[in-house]
Amino acid sequence: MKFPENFLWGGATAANQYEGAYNVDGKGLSVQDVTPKGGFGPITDGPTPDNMKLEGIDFYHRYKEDIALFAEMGFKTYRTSIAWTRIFPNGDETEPNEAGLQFYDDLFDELAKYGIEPLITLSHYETPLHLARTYDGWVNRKMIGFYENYVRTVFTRYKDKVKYWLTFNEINSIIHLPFMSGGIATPKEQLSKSDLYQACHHELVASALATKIGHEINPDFKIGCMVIAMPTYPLTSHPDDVIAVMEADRQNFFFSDVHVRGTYPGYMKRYFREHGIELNITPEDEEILKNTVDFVSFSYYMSSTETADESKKVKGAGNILGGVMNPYLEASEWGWQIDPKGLRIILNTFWDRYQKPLFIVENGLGAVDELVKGENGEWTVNDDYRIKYLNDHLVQVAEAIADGVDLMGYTTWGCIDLVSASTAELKKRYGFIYVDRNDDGSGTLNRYKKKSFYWYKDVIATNGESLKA
Ligand code: BGP
Repeated sequence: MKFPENFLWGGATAANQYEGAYNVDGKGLSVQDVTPKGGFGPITDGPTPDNMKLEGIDFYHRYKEDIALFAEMGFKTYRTSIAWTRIFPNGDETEPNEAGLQFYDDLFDELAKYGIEPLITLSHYETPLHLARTYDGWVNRKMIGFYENYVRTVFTRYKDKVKYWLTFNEINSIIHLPFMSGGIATPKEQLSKSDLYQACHHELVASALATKIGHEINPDFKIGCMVIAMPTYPLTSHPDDVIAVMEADRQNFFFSDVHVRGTYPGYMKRYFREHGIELNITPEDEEILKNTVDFVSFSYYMSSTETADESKKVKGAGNILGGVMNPYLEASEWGWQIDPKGLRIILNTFWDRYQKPLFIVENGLGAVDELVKGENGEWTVNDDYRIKYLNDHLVQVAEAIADGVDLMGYTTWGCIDLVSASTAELKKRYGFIYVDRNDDGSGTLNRYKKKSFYWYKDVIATNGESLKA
């Protein structure tokens, strides 16, 4: 198992899924505060007590303790997001909220104490609710200006503390989850394709603008896009199934293609033409899009399978993007099909397509964990299933590196248990660190090290040599 020297091993989280303190120190509401059942669930008028994200795992008050545990595992990097609503509570103010800025200063200082490099997502499903309700989120061109103001503020403030930035989490999810991903208040069924793709365009321009501004503020910044990566397989070798794969892939690759190439691919122009989609793309937008990313980052949880044969379309329970079930793969307790080799495939696909450094910024297994007494009487979780999942994926990562892929690092999703994005449950746990909080709101919030905690510590310490092929 050969991993590059200086490989950025670490873990990933997002503010809205673990910080809690949703109304503390001047924070405004985000779209998350009105989706108590997660991205696929109903939208409420305001925060409701059953929304687990409001309190999260209280990282806001416990970050020192948690970062010490990340440091104990040997993290080189730590991915989290800045909650836009801590900085601009409504999103359209001109002046930022100092208390919010100070929180992230303190957080980055704490990481620096341990030499952990922050990897910061600027917008992780956290659009200010006011922007969703007043402007219909990213459908509105004004969002580019609000986002610009926000990123300029945080780039300037943290220019000496943060080097690695991601512009939008899983930007390609907006097509499937317009409210959570794009802050679009218009219900999905009523949203026209033109408005939806106009919103995509606005995010793409905003992302490129952030890349431009970031490089002006600090030329050493490394700014990446972030997409859901999902290799797609044909259900059969029928050419129509292969075409179905090509078309499904294009809906995903479209976003990274624009980020890397700085221009719209021909296949999307055709798609727009044939679907009566008319976009307002100005000559200035086209200039801004030329500010391409330094690297491509992605989440990977599963592959997908496609077919052109409607009668065979038994839907999978996939992470946001869907697809049909693959008969050769097993699935997690939440129906996500587990496919370590898919990670090697997608790494090679991205590398061949872009020749840009890649970064795996999410990968992991959501599972029900049981807290038990360990050998020395301490509370722990014997999560061999998680160890196996991560080991098998990392073995394929090593294969991809051997194939010649330039990979910057790997951060597991939810390195500490947190609230799920799709279902807002806490019982869907990803962490190396167990958090005593349950979906009924009970629990002490105490932290306990799982078996995987020690396993990952070893992987990092040996730079991957402890993995089992
Ligand atoms: C991705 C999101 C994350 C995260 C992860 C796991 O789509 O970027 O925020 O939550 O999926 O999904 P879930 O929490 O639904 O299990």
